[in-house]
Amino acid sequence: PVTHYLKDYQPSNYQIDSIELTFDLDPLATRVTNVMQMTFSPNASDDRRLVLNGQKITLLECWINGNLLSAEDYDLDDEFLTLSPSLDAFELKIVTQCAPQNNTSLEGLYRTSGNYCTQCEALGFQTITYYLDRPDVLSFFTTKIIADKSQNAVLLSNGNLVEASDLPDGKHYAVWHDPFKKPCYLFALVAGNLSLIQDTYQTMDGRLVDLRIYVEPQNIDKCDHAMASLKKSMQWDEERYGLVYDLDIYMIVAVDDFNMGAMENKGLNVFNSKFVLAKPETATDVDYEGIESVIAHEYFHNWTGNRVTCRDWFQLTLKEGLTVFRDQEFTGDMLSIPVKRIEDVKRLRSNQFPEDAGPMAHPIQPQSYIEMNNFYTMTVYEKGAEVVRLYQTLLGRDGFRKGMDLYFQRHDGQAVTVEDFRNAMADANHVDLSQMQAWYVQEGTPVVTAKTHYDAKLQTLTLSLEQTLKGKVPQQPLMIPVLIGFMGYDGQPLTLMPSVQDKNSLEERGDSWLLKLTEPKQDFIFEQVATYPVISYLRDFSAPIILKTPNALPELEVLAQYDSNAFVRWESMQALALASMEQGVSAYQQQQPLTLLPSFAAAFASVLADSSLDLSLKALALTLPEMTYVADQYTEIPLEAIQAVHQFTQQALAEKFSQALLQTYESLQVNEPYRYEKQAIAQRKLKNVCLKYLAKLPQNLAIAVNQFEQKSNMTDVLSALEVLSHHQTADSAKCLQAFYQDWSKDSLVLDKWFSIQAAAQVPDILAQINQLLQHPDFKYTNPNRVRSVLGVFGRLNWVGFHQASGTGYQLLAEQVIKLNGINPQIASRLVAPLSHWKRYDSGRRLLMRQALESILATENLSKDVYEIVSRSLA
Ligand code: BAL
Ligand code: ZN
Repeated sequence: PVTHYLKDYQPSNYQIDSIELTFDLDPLATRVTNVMQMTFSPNASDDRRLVLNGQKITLLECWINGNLLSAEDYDLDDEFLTLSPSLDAFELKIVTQCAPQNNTSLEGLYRTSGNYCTQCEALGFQTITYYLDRPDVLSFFTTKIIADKSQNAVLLSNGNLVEASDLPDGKHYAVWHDPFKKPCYLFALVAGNLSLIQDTYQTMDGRLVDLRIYVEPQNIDKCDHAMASLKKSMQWDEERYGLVYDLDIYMIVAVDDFNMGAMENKGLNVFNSKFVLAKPETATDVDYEGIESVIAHEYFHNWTGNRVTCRDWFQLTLKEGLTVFRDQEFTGDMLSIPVKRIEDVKRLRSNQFPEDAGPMAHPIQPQSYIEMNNFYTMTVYEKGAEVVRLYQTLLGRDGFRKGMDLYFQRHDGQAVTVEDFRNAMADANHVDLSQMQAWYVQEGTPVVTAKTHYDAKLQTLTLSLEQTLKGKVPQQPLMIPVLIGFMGYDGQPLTLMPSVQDKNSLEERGDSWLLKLTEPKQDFIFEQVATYPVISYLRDFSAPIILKTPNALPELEVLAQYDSNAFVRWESMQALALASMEQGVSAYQQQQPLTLLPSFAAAFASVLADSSLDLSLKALALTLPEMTYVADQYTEIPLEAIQAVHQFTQQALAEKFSQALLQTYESLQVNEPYRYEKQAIAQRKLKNVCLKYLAKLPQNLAIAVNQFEQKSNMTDVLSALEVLSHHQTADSAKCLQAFYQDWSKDSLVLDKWFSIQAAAQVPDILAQINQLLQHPDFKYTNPNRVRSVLGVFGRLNWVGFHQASGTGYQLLAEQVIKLNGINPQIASRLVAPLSHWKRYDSGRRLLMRQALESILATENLSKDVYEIVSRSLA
């Protein structure tokens, strides 16, 4: 397979000024006529050859300026159509054929539930027609769709509808024109029998936008939350960034078969139905929040991605990191800023940190790829968002807004790079941000070590921060903002003054100081420090790093109870829990009895009793770090020990605090209709955290059964079913059966039924997974269903997947091989749990490696799977 490098970037030697597409839709023989107005625009190489991308399509005709070309006039292979035009400007007409019905990769034009839809990002457009499939070729698109009217009453594409009419033979057509130039990855087409809900939004400049959500008819009662989310997003982007929607119509289509979460096609977003459909009986709080944030994310792309797009795919984080940052800020504003921050950090640590420490580690601006689809990663998205957040942390919200304004002023309508974004931030604020470059090109999670020295005589406190730079290439020191605060051991805040107030090295931020670490090692000195203080480090998680602090148990206890910063309070509870579990792991390894660390138990008690604490924060503070996060603390993972200690810790807390947990649980039982609202969400969250502990004691399982049977809302039903699923009792089987009976016709809810069983901590999990795979409702062609079993098993059922026999590994390898032929993108995503084989004990290492090798030995391995597996084995 070919590797593509950023360093090889060259501008295109042709531009496509406009494109007129005509689709004559047919499941097995869709005819696509593509008429492009082309201009030669010499680049450095002065090459006149026109190399068009095209794959998996049949070329029927090719015309230049009305002259039909013959096979001698062009070169054609599996990937390219190469022409040698002699004119500087000409019309190129290409007619091709494809079979959407047979397209199971869900890339390009395909069928879902009998409807047609497209997914073009990153390089799917070239499976629809021959084209310069690269994001820096921007063109005006006009799309005519012709189809059978009874099967396809709705015909949609980007932009505005300009014409529609009936045709003979039961057909009809529609013509759409997009007045904004765009790269082809933003092209979309949808056709089928869909129902819609409609609303309007008045923009801040007074225009009325027609808002439409299209779904399959049976789902029409589940669109209201998505519509409300869209309107909130539109308003938020106006208020926060002055960004206004630009077309007269905004359409969202929900489809069941979709590789990603959603896609920001101009004016016509296509969504995985998981991120559109919700009603209280079918969707959990997590689903509701997911919908709100993904709707926002795709809407925000209209400016950060569509109006200003990427020059090449190595710049993906330019639009994704920035848009994730924007959706994070939006969700924080809608619900709770600290809760959102903590949840994002948890996500980053449990998904991105391992990626950055494993064989697939790459900078947020990858320097090469074999298959671009493999780089839609937690690193590009979530670490990318953290890097964008660094600008806001350094420049403040107003400074960040100035940078955004300049970015749009300079680059609207262009395809640009991460340097352009950084330059806009720097120039708008008259600062030098060139050191930020290193965050884009260096991989790995930076480790910063903090040390303190207190001089009682001089009353000075010296805080030394040192960044460790490890990597394949020589590393440059990063610009790392570390937000800190001080307090006494009594929990009272302390105001300490630095010896030098130099804006380049530190800045006051409310009750905190922002230290700017720019050197490999730097000292920050505070004066007139009467007694040694407790230091609150990395408030708000001000940089995506691993910070090693000298804080020991007494400091962590103070911080967990008193810090003004919600993130650090939560972090300190996590650190105490981790300390408790780490001493448990040592005890387990020495065959000593397991105990709870008293300071952790005390902190747990105090959080549980704290009536002033926000309920969501309380729920987060009472939740143990995941086993995989504990595992990340070890060079070689002591899996059995971690499992035993995690289990013990939950059980011991449940026993020790059973009264208080039960009281809290009962106090949160409210008999009100479901509302997606901050306080109600927090109540359910805390209640279900309590339930999880309570259910560790067999006498409390009846509480879960009762909660399940109440059927108040899906959040409570699913939480109850989840705790029951770990117990192979008659009650548990009965509830699972009842859930299936209730929801077997609702594919999104049925996914939950599959997921819960795939994640269950039960002894015969392999048999259970095999049963799920053979279930009549399991479909290899539906990505959500595949993820609900195989994705969940590999990622979330840590203990079940890593059975010492290696059967979990074998099963996953076999399934990856099977899916490789059906949907390579989905297959390649499933490999990740195997790729961390080097971290496990020698027995598992060997078995995981063998599983990877069995995949690599497969014939016709897709580029997608090949890249991940070969890098994992390297
Ligand atoms: N652009 C791919 C889907 C998303 O990130 O919005
Ligand atoms: Zn995105």
